[in-house]
Amino acid sequence: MKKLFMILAILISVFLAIGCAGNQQNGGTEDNGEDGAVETTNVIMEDIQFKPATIQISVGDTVTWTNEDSTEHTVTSDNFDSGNLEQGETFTHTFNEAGVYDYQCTIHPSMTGTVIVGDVDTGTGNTNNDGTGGY
Ligand SMILES: [Cu+2]
Repeated sequence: MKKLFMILAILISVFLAIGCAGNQQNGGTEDNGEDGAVETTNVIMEDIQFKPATIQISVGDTVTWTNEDSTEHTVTSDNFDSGNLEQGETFTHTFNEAGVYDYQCTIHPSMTGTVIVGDVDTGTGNTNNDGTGGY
């Protein structure tokens, strides 16, 4: 019986090792996505945060922000300003020039977001889609 337990223990160890390696690979892929921007044109305001905080869009795309908090927020940058948005209200802005647009809520200065428009080299590895032409 002891030998059987030993064999089981070894088998379990091997499976755990394989499982960990697999998780690390998957985690790495997901990390790359989290480090970069999320491809979407919809941002919500929730829990005093912009979600997702960093988005990637194409030139000419229109981004829609929706306030899902019970408190008022703004979407404010040098290029656009929503004014106060109450719960359920939305703000849209069309980005016709490539670039990186940082914005914030003037009511909550720690509430910040970024819109990356077009193929901009932000130095964070967002250009790793070379050759795919996915955009
Ligand atoms: Cu706010």
